This record gives sequence, C-alpha cells and structure tokens, in this order.
Amino acid sequence: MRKGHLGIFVLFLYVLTTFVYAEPPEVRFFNWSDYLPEELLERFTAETGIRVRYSTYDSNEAMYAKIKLLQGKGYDLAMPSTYYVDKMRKEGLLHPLDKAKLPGFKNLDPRRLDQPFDPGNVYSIPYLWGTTGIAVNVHRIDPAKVQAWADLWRPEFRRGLLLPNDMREVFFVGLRTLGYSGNSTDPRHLREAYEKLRQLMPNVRLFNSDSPQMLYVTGEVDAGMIWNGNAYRAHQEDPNLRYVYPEEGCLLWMDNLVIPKGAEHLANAHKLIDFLLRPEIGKLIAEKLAYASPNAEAVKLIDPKLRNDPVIYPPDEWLRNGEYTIDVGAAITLYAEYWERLKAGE
Ligand code: N2P
Repeated sequence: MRKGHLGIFVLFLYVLTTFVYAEPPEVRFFNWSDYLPEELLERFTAETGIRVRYSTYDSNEAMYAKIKLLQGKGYDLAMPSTYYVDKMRKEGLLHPLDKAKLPGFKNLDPRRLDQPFDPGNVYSIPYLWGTTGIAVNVHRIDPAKVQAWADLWRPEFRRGLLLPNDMREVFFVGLRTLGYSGNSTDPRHLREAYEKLRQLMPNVRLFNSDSPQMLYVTGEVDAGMIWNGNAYRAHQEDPNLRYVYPEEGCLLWMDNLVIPKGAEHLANAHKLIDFLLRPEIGKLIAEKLAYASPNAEAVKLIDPKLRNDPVIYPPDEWLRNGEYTIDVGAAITLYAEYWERLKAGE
C-alpha cells in the first residue's frame, strides 16, 4: 500500500471507531421511586449530552425480577439494597466497576465501604443509607404507647398502620418481635413470624413504598413502619409526626449503584455514577431526600440542621441493636411464599 493510501486507511479506521463504535449518548437508569431529584438528571444531560432514560420501582423484588428476566440487559444502572447486591453479584448479574473511571470514589466514607455484601466494592457504590423505624402521629396517639415494634399490635391501631411494600422489612419486624434475627433462615422462625404478622394484618391500612410520608401528612394513617428520611420529611410538614427507634432494634439499610451485567452503555453509566459522587451533588441529594449520605465530602457540605439531626445521623448507641438486612439465600423462597399469603389475607 502506498504511503498516502495508508494514511487514508488509518483515517478511515479512526472515523469508523469513533462514530460507529462510540456508545449512543444515553444511559438507562432504573431507580427507586422518589429517590433522586430529577433536575439533577437534566443537569447531567446538559453537561455531558448524555440523555438519561429514567424509570423507577418500589421494591428490590420488582427491580430484581425485571433485571433477571432481561438477564442483566435493558438497564445500565440500578439501585439494589445491600442484600440484593449480594444476591445479584453471586448470580452473575452485575458488571464489575472500573474504579479508574470513578475518581469520585475517594469521596466515600471508608466506614460505608468494603462491606460483606460486596467486599472491596467490586460491584457497588453506596448511594444513601438509613434506618427503618416507627412513625407515630403524637397528636392522635400517645407516644408513650409506641416505643417498640411490638406496640404496632395494639388494638387501637386497627386499620391505622402503614407498612412498606417490602417483604424483608416487614418480616424483619415479625422476626425481631419474636426475638429472632431479622435475617433468620430457620423455617420454624419464618413460620412463627408469618403467624405473628398475620395477627398484625387487621391493623394494617395499606402497604406503600412510593411516597409514604404523604399518607401520614394527610392523616390517612396514624403510625407504622417508615424509613427515617421519609419520617424527617413528614415532620417538616406536620410536627406531630415523630420517628421512634424501636426498643427491639431498628433495621439498617443501604442502597447502592450497580451496573447490570448486560449494560450497553458502560462508559456513560460510569460517568453518571461519578457525577453522583461529586460532593455538591451528594449534598443536594441528601438534603432533598433527607437520608444519610455515605459520601464524607458531601456530608461536610450538608446543612448542619440536617447533619446534626439524630433521626438521620443516629448516635451509635441507637444503632447498637440495629441489624443490617443480609442475603438469606434459598430461604428467600419461603419468605416470598409467606409474604404472598399475608398480602392475600391468608
Ligand atoms: C425509596 C426509598 C428507598 C429507601 N423511596 C429504602 N431502601
């Protein structure tokens, strides 16, 4: 090949790889509902030209079912809680992260990293963490009567409680009220928890995980299980709503950004994760949603009123008997069976 032709050929290859193999400028993000101020996505698009195709779910199970069905394709980013990160990585549904593309990783608080559900954070980046406790409207209910999960069974709550549409969280309460671990895999414990929760059902007005604080604010429910950030937001609108760390121990959770195995926009997914890791973006997220940020640099910027609020950043002694939800392996099938029966009123 003559020299000039070679040059043209190289140029041709360059054009081909740039325009044919570059990722289309989009990223598909599957997230919990009410879990990201959407104006931040617009800001990301304005900065990078990458369009975010955003869709939401209200439970880990719904997210998992969809990603499993699509065998890890269809989405470039998702947000499982700890125990689903564990399950999904073990099932080969996640793509390892390229830390070289995530300079913002260094902003994360080491205390939230390298957890047993994903040692070394090979697959996941913590986004927000928090607790699940009890919400109570002290205008209608004497707060002295609501100090423990066991109090939710009181007859005065008949048809007055709100529970999250969250299988593991509801079973956590059944199990812990009986004195068992909220992660038990023992079929006898699960059977007992199911029987116990059946007795709670007459007190349950509804299950909702989309925007639970609204139902407290509108007075539709008087008490129930709630995520601390939602309790904080409800309290802003109605000071009668209080958050209680239950005597038996709260549930501890953390939600994490992951890239599903078959993601087609890997570079864009990393760009979006890194955008969310910026301190000023982390601050906006944490302030808007009122959950705790695992981003140490973001926490420094958070309004001190929120940062010093024990509902959101609880002192260690309140967390002492708290428990993180972990993967229960094959026992999940039994949980799911009892959960369906509970919700069907069986
Ligand atoms: C979504 C809140 C999810 C927090 N609105 C619980 N993991």
